[in-house]
Amino acid sequence: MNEASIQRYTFGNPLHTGAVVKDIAAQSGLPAGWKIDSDQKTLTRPMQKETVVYGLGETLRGINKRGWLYTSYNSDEPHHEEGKHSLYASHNFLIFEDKDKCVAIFIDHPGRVNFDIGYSDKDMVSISFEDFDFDMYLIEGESPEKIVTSFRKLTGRSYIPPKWAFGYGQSRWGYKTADDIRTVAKRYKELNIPLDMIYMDIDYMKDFKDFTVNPERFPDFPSFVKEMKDMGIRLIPIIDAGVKIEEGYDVYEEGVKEGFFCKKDDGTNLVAAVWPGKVHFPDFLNSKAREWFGDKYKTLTDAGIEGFWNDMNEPAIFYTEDHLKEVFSEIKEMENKELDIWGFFQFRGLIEGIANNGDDYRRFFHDFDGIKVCHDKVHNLYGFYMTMAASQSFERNNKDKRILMFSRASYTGMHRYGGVWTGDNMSWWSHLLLNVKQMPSLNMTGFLYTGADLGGFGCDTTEDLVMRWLEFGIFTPLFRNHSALGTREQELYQFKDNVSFKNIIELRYSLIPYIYSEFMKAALNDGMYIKPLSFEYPSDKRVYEVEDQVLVGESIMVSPVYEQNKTGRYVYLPEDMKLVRFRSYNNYDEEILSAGDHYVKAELNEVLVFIRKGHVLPLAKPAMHVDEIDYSTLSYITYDADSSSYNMYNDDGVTPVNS
Ligand code: MIG
Repeated sequence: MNEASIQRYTFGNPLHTGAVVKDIAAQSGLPAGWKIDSDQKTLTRPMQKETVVYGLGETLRGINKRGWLYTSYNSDEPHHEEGKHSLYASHNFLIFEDKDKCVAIFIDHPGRVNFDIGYSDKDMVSISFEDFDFDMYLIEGESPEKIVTSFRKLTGRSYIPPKWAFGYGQSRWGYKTADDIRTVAKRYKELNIPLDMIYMDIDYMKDFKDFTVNPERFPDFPSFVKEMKDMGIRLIPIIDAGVKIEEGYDVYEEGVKEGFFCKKDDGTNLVAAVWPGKVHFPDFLNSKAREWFGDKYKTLTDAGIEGFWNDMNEPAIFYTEDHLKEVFSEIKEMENKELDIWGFFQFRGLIEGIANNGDDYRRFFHDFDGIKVCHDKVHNLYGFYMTMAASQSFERNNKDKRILMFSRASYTGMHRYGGVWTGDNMSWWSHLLLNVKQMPSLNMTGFLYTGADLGGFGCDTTEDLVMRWLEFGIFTPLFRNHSALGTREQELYQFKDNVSFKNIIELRYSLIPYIYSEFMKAALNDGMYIKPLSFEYPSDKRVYEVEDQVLVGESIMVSPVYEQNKTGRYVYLPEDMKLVRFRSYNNYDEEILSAGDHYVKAELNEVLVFIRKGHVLPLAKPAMHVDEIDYSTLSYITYDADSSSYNMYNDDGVTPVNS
């Protein structure tokens, strides 16, 4: 069996989510190997002792998903802790690698889905639903990687960003004025640290209104965009899902007039609150609303903007007007009663349960192109359709160039329209390791342009954490340092050892010909850019337990140091490899290490790269910006290979690549 086979089974009356691009006729009968219980609304399948379960894209815990309960229900969850079940994304794709075969499933269902993967019963996977209406795709193949490719043929080719989006980006919530941003650009330049992007968080807007720019803090925005671009820096503004309710604000007024906002059962627009204060949520599931909202991005692309990040699109809700009223009236009732301790907890729970309250998702409806559907039933599509709105407008309005686009919330299928970042992590060493484990899983589900907030978003970071995190981040396509308002500042010039930081960022720029080439090959061939070791070395049972080393492209394995105060780490080599210990792009030592376990030294400023046998790592001279990288002076580090054997993909990095 060479081509993996895909079968579709339909249960109940599923909505068309747009996840899949290939039309496969639904099979009669039941999927082999699965037990279907429509009364309990569950699908179950036994797992062998040896079964490894991959998938679920952006979630918590390990690359092998066994032993936990994961819930697909997009959540504004800033605490990415082991005990949580959901993050911002729903990628209902699981691969089971049994002793003797590989099979995968994709559950196409836009509402809540629970994946109990050996949590209740260690030898069983059980998938449960609130509504038993879904398409189940069963994919069989020779190997997990072949299955991934079939899955991507089913769900469509991954989004391709412009090449400059592989450069380094500095971000922070709290750059309030054009001068704040000029300072960032200037200080990077003074230190000669490469920089391609500065991100603009919600602070740039006027009163947090989408598609506005605060005219006092950013006078003459188009010329500021140009000033930055002349320095080689692109500004990347954020767009939030909620639209401020304010008379005279065009987006609000047009949305009301056209009926483009999400409505309550009584037909009035839902009133929620997020950063702008009270907002309405655009009904991204309505194609007309999508076209309308998408075209609003033009106000910024007309000013010279070439990239965006979509935020708060789970959607995050601080409160809804209706729920808040209910809470106040319950509290008023409580006020006159003697509270016992349980009453007190109940009182406190009322307050704590205001933000992102699940019941709020049952208060509003979509016009899903003619079908009135409660938000709760299609919750996981919201961020996907917001990003589709933007991306399709770029195809209409910016035909001749690629636009950078990534989102916080996502669902399978959104990978055709944009990338994702992994949301509000913390400046914790454990979240550096989580970043390592999330990357291969995201790649399996087609999200290739992805990365974490390097250095950590919440909490105060430390110089060594930023350094170690960047040492992994130089291999992730989205390479952005971002942090939250009120936390310790973490631009690289805030720290003492800016020489080492410069060396690390320069190494990224040296690697860009390789990174871009490998990324593009993965995108164009429906493959993966970052892979678990077990995808390449399936006959080595040891690698199935190695989750802190990953393969990046065809030539290298990386093994970041992810603990504080360590000057090295244990590394497992599935075959002989060439260790390259980089202190900078042109200062490194090389050593052949034999297959097996090694303790490998890596001082704080050192990056470990392992070149696979028969492979080549091309390196460019670093440049200050991606566009300036010189491909005519590449050097190569090889291990038992001829440098000419490397198949380099390159293009102008801007022209959209036709499917
Ligand atoms: O409620 O725009 O994940 O990256 O800096 C927080 C402010 C809203 C959440 C995003 C984060 C961003 C922040 N946003």
